[in-house]
Amino acid sequence: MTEEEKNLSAKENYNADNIQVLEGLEAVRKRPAMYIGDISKRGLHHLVYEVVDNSIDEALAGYCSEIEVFIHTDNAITVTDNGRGIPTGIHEKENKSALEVVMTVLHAGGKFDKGSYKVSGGLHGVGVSCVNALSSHVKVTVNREGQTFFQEYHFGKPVEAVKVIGSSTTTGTTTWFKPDDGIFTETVYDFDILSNRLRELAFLNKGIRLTITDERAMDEEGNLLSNSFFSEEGLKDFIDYLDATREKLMPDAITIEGEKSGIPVEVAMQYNTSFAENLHSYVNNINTHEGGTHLSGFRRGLTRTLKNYAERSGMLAKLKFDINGDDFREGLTAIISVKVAEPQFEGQTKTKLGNSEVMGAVDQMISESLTNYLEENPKEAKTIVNKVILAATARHAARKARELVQRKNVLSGSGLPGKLSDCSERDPEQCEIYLVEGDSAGGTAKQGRDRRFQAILPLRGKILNVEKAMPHKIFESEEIKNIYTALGITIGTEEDSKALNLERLRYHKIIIMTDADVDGSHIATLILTFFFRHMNELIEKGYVYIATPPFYLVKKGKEQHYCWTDEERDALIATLSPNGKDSGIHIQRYKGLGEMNAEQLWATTMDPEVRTLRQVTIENGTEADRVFSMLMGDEVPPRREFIEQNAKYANIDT
Ligand code: 0RA
Repeated sequence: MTEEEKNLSAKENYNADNIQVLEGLEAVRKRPAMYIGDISKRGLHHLVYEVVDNSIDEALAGYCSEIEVFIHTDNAITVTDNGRGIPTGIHEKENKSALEVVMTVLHAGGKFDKGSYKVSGGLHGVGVSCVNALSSHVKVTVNREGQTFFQEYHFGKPVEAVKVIGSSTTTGTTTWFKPDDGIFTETVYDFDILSNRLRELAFLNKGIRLTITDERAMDEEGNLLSNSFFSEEGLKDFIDYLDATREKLMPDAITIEGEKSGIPVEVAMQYNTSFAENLHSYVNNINTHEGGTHLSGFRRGLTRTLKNYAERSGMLAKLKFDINGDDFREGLTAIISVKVAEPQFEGQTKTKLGNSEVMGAVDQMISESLTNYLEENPKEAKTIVNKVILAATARHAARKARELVQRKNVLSGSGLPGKLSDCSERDPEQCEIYLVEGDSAGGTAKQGRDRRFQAILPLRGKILNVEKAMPHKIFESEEIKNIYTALGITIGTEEDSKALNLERLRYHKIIIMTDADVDGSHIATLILTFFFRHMNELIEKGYVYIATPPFYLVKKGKEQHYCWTDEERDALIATLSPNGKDSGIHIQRYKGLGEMNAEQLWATTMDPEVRTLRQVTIENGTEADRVFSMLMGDEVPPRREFIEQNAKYANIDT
């Protein structure tokens, strides 16, 4: 065969044949969670990602530049792209249109052959047929070869064969779907969640325009709510976005892009004046929260390269203590994105890359490129080494402070903080601790609680802003030390300071209770920032909650009701005075916990039978990181804007 013939034959294969028949869609409808994770909010949004990922694949193949998402008024979704269009020719084995096979056969997605591996793909890589299986109604329109093809499906089954419904001068695929409300427990799409994912995809795949329009909502000017994302410089732009409110140390982020052992690797990194390490890693556009071999390769390459350079530069000559791996990552924001043909995902949430060959590839890539960068940019190199020296010095100071704390704890008997009102139960699973703003509210909570299983730890005023403080300050802050000791978490040794020792954790519900005002929400944010940066595992395990005290007490005669929203209050007033003229109604607006007595606090906010606890979850660590650095950073305007937009606070579970 000539080269041209080979290409032709490969193309033919690619078009319609090589799709394997694996499983029917019934399996998906029977056990949806197995395929898309869950059937609540997350799974619902996953459907959109699955469809968008197919268009992203088409863009990565070089044939698509625009992807648009619409949320319709009935929470149906349209995803449209300007790619080549899903092939519509007859698939020989199945004897039906390839389009129908893609839509109705599990795993048939983009795996037309091995040569064209699917680089993006949802977390579970299940393909668009799953979306079809879990939708009450789907319509796909394909423009290609001058024609418009169409097929629709009910509950995954084609209504009729693929048909031509017109002619076309463009190419592309449009998928409209309505999630099956008999399957999903949540059916309302969240514009912000979808926007965040599209923004992330735009940064991870430069040059693609991703647009989302929400037909359910208008902005102030009467236009439909819409966001459009496009990144010219990819990960570099991503870093600038994440670090918008941090003070950067180099004028431009360092970028590394190339391929090693057949693995495409892309990295961008920038140092800033903070002390936090912000590494975000992706495999095939999926955020690997738990890291894995690509991240290890990055760490190794970074440490070795910077260490070599620092030693050769002579700048370490006067340093009286050694430098360790952490020191190279303090104040570092970095994004590592790799594409792996057959990724193995491991870990609790299946977001840890296991492929061992990736480690060396990333390590080598970093070593080579970063060595070059340092040679070519001596000024920036010096800045980095100075930052590393600062980190090592601070770590040294932190160790001294920590040792002091540990010695004191050993001396003081039980080691529990004096301000803690502990519960009598000892089984951590049964136990709760309320972190309460202020001594006076703490006192009320102490009177109101069920002392059998509820402990109270009052915190005085604003706790340390860990986003801005030097690391060793943590061990000097009385409030933070109290949190550590009350929870039973030892402040780790240096090596394992990032991994918490949770065996001795004394409570499995850690509840933040602050006033329902701006100050209170700021304090809750400070506490959450601390948990996010230093006790992330507690959040991951689902142990951290926010209490929701009521906003109003509405009284009429002997009757009294609590209300949590203005709507609830108005509805209640309407039922209490049907004629609208009843003057016997008294409304009390609670500004702080202090305005409630112990019984009221118990009855509204602490009694497990009636209270509402908001569990703190971090689905999108990258966005959470940006939000925390913004909320707790120096710049006031973005913080004000965020707090105004999220006035009732706490939308960190994006
Ligand atoms: C495989 C082959 C070809 C197109 C696609 C996949 C494709 C799939 C999707 C899913 C959403 N949008 C898409 N766009 C394209 C075309 C092969 C050819 O035309 O030669």
